[in-house]
Amino acid sequence: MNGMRNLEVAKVLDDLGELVEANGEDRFKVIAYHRAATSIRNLGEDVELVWKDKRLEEIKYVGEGIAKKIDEYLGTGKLGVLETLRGRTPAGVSLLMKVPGIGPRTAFHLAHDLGITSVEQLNAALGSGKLDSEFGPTVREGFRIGIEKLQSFERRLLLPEAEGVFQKMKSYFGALGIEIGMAGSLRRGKSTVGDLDILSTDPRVLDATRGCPGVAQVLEGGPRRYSVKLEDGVQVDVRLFTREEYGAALVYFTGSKEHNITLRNLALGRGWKLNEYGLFEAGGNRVSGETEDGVYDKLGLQYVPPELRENNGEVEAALSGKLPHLVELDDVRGDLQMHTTWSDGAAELEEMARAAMERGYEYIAVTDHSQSVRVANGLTEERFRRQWKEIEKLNDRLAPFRILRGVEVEIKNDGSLDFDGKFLDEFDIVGASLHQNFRQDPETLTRRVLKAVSAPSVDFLCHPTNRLIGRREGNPIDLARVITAAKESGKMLETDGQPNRLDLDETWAKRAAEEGVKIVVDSDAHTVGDLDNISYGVTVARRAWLKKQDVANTLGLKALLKLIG
Ligand code: DGT
Ligand code: CA
Ligand code: CA
Ligand code: ZN
Repeated sequence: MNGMRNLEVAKVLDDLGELVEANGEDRFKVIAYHRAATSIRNLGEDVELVWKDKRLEEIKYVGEGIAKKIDEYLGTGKLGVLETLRGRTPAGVSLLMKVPGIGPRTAFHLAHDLGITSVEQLNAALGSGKLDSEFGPTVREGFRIGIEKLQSFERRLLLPEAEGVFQKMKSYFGALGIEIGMAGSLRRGKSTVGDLDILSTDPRVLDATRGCPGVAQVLEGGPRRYSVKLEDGVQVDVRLFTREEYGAALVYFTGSKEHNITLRNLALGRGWKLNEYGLFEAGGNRVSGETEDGVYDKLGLQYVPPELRENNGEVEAALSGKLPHLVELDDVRGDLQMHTTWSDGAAELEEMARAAMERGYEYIAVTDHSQSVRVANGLTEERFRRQWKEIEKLNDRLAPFRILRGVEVEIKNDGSLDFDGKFLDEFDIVGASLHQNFRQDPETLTRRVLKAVSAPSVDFLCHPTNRLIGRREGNPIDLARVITAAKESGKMLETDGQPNRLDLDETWAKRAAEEGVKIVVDSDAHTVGDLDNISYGVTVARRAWLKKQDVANTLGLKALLKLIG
């Protein structure tokens, strides 16, 4: 069971992360503290006992530095650096930095010089004109947009969180013999989900919803609909339909709204009416409604996979029978980004390899961080050479499974790479990443990335924008130029499957693939469990209209080696 002090220690680390960020220090440290905090919050044992056993460093994401801090805190009840940082950071700085677009320096200025210490105060100051003499109109508009984004971020769930809620409800209803179906943005696989939409044909579903564990508040109740708020603030809409309506209801509530409108207009064009109850002739005669398939079929469309229902050309394509056959999770033959205990991963190389074999993969690339990423325990050339010996031995034992020698090499400030080309060429596969110093102007950042993408040793660009959903916007690089550069130099771009990255997103992955650039869909796993992240990557790929042949790691080992050769 989780110990009494786990939450307390996690909070200390989270606070530290926020203050370090507020002081404009290394973003990697910030991530490292928050990660360790999450890990301790979810730890299956009491952190105090672990501490007494001197096993702190065995905790996932707790390295030597963080272990020392936990040791100090549990030993003395205080953490020196935290106190120091608190002393020199004006109140409100970390709150203001949650606003996308507001960095440490601006937050400091707002709080220290202008006495603005919360997002609400910032909003009020914008409204009253108090900031007009201090910031130009563009900057003030930027603040406004940032505040709006923050507010919408805060209301939305990441995919695995939404899936978790859905699965819990499904098993609760399942135990009562009630079948439910998923609709809404979760079914479409959107990277963030506002609320959950659930459908059923079982009349008991409404009463059962009221009794569902975790329900904090009933927002709306009626004969065919129940809306509740769960304790963690998530809203769930449950709707009841008859069997003959169910398919039409599924179409309607899966959305998107824009997709629905296009379908409805199509129906109107044929003199029919389409709504959540069915497809009807002018006289009211039901043409279809029991199944989704039937509805699309009667409208003269191919079945449209939920991930494509964004009114992005899918209806036209389905009308002319030209929907792509989308890539599927089963098409994936290997995973091309993951980390091990050699850098900041929590599992040993062999554990990762065996877990990948169990998933039926033919290969993985182990892509630990390069030397300059010290907080992630990046590897020097010498340590990589030692890792390669381990890889060689494992490859002998595990053949025909194959571990590729990979690296996530850091893109330095000037766009050069953390290792020279000669050494990089000794890897099987090289992914380049920009994690540091991304507060340069857009043109400088773009050139930095272009230079890295075009470097002969590089095979693919990792998480191209470096966004963290809900925490920070992606780097403002010119992705159109990056795609062109990738195309010209025969490089690939990544869709990183970590649910808070999903970077490239569907819009840009689609554009890249249309230009003929191959996409690597990978997990960026730091634990064995994280290998499952690949499914979120595949969801984005499907939302990007990608076919199997657009995704590099659907290739078998031989073909892949030829591609990256
Ligand atoms: P979310 O919850 O913000 O992540 O996004 P959705 O897509 O789940 O949206 P939600 O929960 O407001 O509604 C679920 C679906 O119901 C939506 O995807 C399409 C359908 N829908 C909702 N409102 C309308 C509407 O005014 N017109 C039409 N045609 N469909 C609607
Ligand atoms: Ca929804
Ligand atoms: Ca809803
Ligand atoms: Zn990375």
